[in-house]
Amino acid sequence: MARKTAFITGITGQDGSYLADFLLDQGYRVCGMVRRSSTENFQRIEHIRSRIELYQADLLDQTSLAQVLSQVHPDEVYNLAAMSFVPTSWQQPVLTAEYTALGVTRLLDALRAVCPHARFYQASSSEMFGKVQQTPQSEDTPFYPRSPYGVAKVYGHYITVNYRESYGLFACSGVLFNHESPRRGLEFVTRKISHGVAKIRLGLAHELRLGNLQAKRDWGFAGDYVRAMWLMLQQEKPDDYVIGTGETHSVEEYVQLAFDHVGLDWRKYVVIDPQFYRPAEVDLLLADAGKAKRQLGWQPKVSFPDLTAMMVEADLAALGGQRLASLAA
Ligand code: NAP
Ligand code: G4F
Repeated sequence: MARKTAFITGITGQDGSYLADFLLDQGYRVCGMVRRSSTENFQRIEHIRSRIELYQADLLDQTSLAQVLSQVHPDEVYNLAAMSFVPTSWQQPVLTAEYTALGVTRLLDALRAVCPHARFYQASSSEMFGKVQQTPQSEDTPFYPRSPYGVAKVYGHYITVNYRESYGLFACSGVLFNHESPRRGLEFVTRKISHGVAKIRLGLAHELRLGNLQAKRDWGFAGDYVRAMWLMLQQEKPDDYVIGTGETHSVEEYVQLAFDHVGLDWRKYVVIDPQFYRPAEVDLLLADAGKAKRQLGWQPKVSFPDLTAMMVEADLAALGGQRLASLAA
């Protein structure tokens, strides 16, 4: 069979880099979209740089999207690019909508014109459930977004459904709950904590400033979640799926596990700082991923404690520290 071509927007991000790793392992030709910058931002894909093709385009520029699709001729398009940090969406609501909402329409329209048979994945989010209307949240749970980011993602979700129903595109939307890894951006809470804990353990910091410790999330490992994205595009029919672990934990639980991992008492180091509170909070997310399990055969492999340990260990190593074993010895 001919080698398939995948095109990934957001390939320089956490998910894009794991998806590129996964698709290379599956034998794909992997092409990624990057936006022009005065300095390259390719740390997460450095290890596969020679095995992938990168093309400059931007979600804000319709012409650039059509051009890149006609150069690449993809079989599968994964739209992972977005302004993905929730607090920034209150500071830049219009730009968030341009990237995270209208960017989806621009890409779908370019795909429809240039490669209508390519399969399309949209990175939707559990943030769309926001002020949750039922628990756990499934494909049937109504949306109630609580941030400009969540509102933009609802638009991206429904335009994907609409292009599928209007034009018969093979377009899927994955409603992914929070997923983390050592490649997570430093401002997201799990990575902020794992990095902060490692710094404190190594004597490089003496406190960690955080916001709402009572918020609960369904956290999984990003490497598991990119497999779900791919599985959605391998089905006979396009559909939408919720992806999560079915467990919820508070930020405080993650803090405790991370500090326990290095043998420290978190209460001595964590400072609550109101600047990290949000204008409107998402209090509780918990996935019912039963449909994905039944129809895709998908299940997460990495547990919450293992994810926490993986992230703390990676930050200890990256910061030049010794492994926990030798620290404890
Ligand atoms: P991430 O690490 O923040 O990566 C975002 C990517 O989007 C980066 O490659 C970024 O490029 C790119 N990008 C942003 N604006 C762009 C533009 N105008 N044109 C082209 N590229 C642009 O996010 P992630 O965690 O990998 O998440 C991937 C996707 O899944 C996002 O759409 C996110 O909203 C969604 N999602 C994430 C989670 C999660 O828990 N991680 C859960 C549900 C949904 P630069 O490197 O140039 O900044
Ligand atoms: O790690 P977070 O910033 O992730 P959030 O807001 O849940 O969004 C992530 O998951 C979404 C899926 O549901 C994605 F769509 C989105 O792109 C992103 O990947 O915050 C998690 C929780 C929040 O309740 C926040 O209030 O942690 C709480 N928190 C407490 N202290 C903090 C902090 N969050 C951050 N970023 N920094 C803190 O100091």
